[in-house]
Amino acid sequence: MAERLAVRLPPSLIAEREEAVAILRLNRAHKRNALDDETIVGIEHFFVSLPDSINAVLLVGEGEHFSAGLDLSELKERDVVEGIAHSGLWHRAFEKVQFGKVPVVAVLHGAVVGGGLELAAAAHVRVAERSAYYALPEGSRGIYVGGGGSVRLPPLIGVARMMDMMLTGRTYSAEEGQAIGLTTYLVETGKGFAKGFELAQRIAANAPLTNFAVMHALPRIADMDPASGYAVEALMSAIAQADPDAKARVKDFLEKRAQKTTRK
Ligand code: 1HE
Repeated sequence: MAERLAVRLPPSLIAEREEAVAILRLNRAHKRNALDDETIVGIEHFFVSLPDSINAVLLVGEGEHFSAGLDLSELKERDVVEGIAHSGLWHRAFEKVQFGKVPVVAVLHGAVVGGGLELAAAAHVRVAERSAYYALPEGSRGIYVGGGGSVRLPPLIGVARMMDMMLTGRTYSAEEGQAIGLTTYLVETGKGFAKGFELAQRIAANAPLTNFAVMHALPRIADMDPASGYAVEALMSAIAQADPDAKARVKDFLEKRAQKTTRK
């Protein structure tokens, strides 16, 4: 049974925990989980306040849609300087999602658009329900992505597809999103939470050093020149394997107590 997680959040966010998995719910369904400043600050606060006993996060949206992106009602009065600060607010918050303490699984359904897609891109594993669809309507609203989308989306889907989405307003279905790499799991509508929770529990059971390496070393290595990448990989691999947790897990396998890696 999920229980409330003791962290002060705005009403647009609900935090729960079930064993070592924290569940963060976008809870502004009447505004289609549009992300206002209070929610963005709340997301940052949630990720920096995670207790040490949490080993993975599940991110979900209440209602019919994951998120309609930036709260457009807060946009109208901002000048250039305030706009830069606002984008910085999102960058800081989503940095805490991607490069925080533990891996994040996002469950996507309905509209996953604009800033909602940028938030999803900061997660480590994405599960789509068949109802999900993806768009970057910034072009048609006369604005530009500001929540890190220019950095996080091209490695997932390529610059050309992102340009197309922004210039033409193209929408991708859940099936197309799965095919182009926006998500790595596709499940029936209504089944996303169960799948995401199962994955988060699996991740939570990994050795913490392995999760750290995957979150913090892998994306940095992927951005390095190959020679630097091999050197950092060798160091990370040596550090991980020397951990007593790794030794115990390998011993379990050699003594026939651990699961085999089967096709499933
Ligand atoms: C909103 C927002 C929002 C809904 N900001 N209030 N994002 C967009 O351009 C997407 C805008 N939203 C939509 O296209 C639609 O709302 C949906 C397709 C997602 C859902 O449609 P529907 O028919 O279920 O709901 P609705 O009637 O459009 O919206 C319900 C309410 O939510 C309504 O408010 P109400 O007071 O009239 O009830 C809407 O105004 C409100 N609402 N979406 C504010 N986005 C860091 S930069 C990121 C840049 C971006 O994210 S740009 C993309 C913005």
